[in-house]
Amino acid sequence: MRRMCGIARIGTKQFGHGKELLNFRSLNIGNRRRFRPVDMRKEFKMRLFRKKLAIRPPEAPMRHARGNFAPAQSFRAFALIAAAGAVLFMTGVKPSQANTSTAKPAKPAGKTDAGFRAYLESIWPHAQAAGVTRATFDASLGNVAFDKSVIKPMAAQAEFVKPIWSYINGAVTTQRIEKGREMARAYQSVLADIEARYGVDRYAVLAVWGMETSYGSFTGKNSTLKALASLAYAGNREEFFRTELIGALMIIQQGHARPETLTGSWAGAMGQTQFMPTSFLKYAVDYDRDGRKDIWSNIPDALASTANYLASFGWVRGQPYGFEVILPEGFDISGHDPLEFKPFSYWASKGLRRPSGAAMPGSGTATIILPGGRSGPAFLLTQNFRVIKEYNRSNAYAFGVGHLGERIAGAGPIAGAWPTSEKPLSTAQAMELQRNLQRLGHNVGKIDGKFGDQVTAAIRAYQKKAGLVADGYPNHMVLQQVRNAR
Ligand SMILES: [Ca+2]
Repeated sequence: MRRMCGIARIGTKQFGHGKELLNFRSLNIGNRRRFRPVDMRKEFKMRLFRKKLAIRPPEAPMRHARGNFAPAQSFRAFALIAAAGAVLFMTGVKPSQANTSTAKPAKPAGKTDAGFRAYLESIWPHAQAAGVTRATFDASLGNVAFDKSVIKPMAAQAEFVKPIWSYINGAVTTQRIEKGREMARAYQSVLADIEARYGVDRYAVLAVWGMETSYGSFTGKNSTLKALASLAYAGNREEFFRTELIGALMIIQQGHARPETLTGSWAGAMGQTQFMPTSFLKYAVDYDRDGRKDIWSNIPDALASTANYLASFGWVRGQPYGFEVILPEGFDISGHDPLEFKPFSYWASKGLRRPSGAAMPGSGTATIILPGGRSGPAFLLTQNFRVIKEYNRSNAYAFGVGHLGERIAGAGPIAGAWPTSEKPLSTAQAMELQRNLQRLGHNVGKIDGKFGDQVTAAIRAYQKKAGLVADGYPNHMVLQQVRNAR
């Protein structure tokens, strides 16, 4: 049940966006690829810096397929992960992760067009076993060319962990909030129906759509077949991409798309809300009942598919993802085990209140999380926060969706002040923190300078044992503390 939350910078591309020409950085977040705006000045400086040091960037790991974590599987596991979220909120270029990947650098040398054709033929038995006919197989892959560009040298990881507030500020922009409200009006009746049918908050569905493709603005124009076939052949996760490729063939076999209309990101995520083919096969919905599950150009189909996805992973009807809370003076976070979900009434009785003054929900449970440490804003998070993470395992992403959704619905910005003046840990410092925690007997997984759920839990355990505020937040203070700890 370990998950990877790899986010890798893969390069910089330019995409036309209306009249603007924006620079976007492609990222692997989860098993999908997405884009985020790039600060070109920083980018240029980084490139110069790397060139100067002649750094050969390591290939970043890609994430595992989702789906090994059924919602009913383990409440405990869910609680653990949610609690570990207490910090992890590191994101962006260097995400949280419990990454056990042993990604090796791709070796483009030796990968040839002839080898590609032979590889495709070699997967025919797998496709046939899945129910793909030879006719579909040939029509889909007969003319697919090997795209060598999928084997790009991966860029170096950023030197510093990007803090959660940077991610949220970048993801929940005024433009995205306003466009979300526009979409909420435009698809009001469809969203109301989907909400009633699947029990998933319409604003969460809209927010996923907004986060994934900016409401369909960036769905990706790559041929999914070409991308997946090339990655399966030449990438370092053959089985993963082969499975997705066969999923893509099944989608064509079932008549939902044609080879030429099966498009999406370079890594195979498709359509309005960026489903991977295997997710499509499990969760996509033909909302308008025209016989096709069309997540590419039929927005009601795409929105219903997203709601169905979230519902399938246990979305609790009527519950928010969570919300920000203001802690009472002297509130001792250490006294509250973040692994434990407690009723909202309990939190209210402890003096927690909402910045808006709104009452706590009458029912439901939540954990308390301090994603920026004790000095940052505090949140109560419900199971639905965990469900959003089934879309993308990054805590920051889940906060992005949750917060974007509530903003579309009319909530105000996050009231608490993030510790923005705090300098984030460098990779070397993050590794030092891990090594020290390990020395003290905590399980931190691989020493990789990445803050996964495990590291967060280890920091919390250390803090608790040392009688410190157990917020699990990996900053310079905690590094200093573990250095000196015996
Ligand atoms: Ca349809």
